[in-house]
Amino acid sequence: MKMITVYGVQLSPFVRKVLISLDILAVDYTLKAVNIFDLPEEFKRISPLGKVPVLDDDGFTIPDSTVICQYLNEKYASNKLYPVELKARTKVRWLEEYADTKLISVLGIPLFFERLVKPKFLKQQTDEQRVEENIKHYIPPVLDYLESVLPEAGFVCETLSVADVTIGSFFLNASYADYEVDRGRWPKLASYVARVYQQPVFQKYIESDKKILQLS
Ligand SMILES: N[C@@H](CCC(=O)N[C@@H](CS)C(=O)NCC(=O)O)C(=O)O
Repeated sequence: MKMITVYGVQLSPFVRKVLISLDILAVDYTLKAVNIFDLPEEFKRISPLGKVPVLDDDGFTIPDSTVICQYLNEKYASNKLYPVELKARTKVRWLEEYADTKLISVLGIPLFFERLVKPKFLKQQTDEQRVEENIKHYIPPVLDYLESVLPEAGFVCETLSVADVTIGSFFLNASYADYEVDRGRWPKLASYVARVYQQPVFQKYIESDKKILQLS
């Protein structure tokens, strides 16, 4: 039987973005763990940038979460991940790109990595001063932008798209690092993120993330 394999770790927001997208498309997959702190040489052959995720579709390997999601959307011809209408589709692509570039830069290394990965997986101390400075100076303008573009109700488009999956995935990781969107300052964003988490495709990973975090 032809099989989709995703290489990576579920706690990576880029990997989770792909896993949730596969679930939205109702496509079965196998997740193969990769140690991102010590990438095996053979993995670098299928991941020239040395990053996860990589998707293997019956021997055809694709790196990069965005390239993977576009491939899946086209392969399954569903337009569930990216809507058909040009402006809506472009908006989804832009917010996906904004999240992949900007949210990772403020919610990734200076928050999730510092507060969760360092103490839990690397047995290193968190640089809490770095985290606090990031929360004070670098996160707010990003949240201001999202507050200005995200909808009062529903999702970026009519149904859950890659934009929502990507944004939600980064905020989920931030929540694991004890950072929640301040509802008083960013009310639209806070309810949007909560709405995204309530989706069954997110609930599934929230539940299994919990188990991974308890065990580790
Ligand atoms: N643009 C890539 C970014 C992927 C990425 O940065 N993945 C991180 C894990 S969250 C990684 O593999 N880091 C390992 C490294 O940079 O050495 C994508 O969208 O897939």
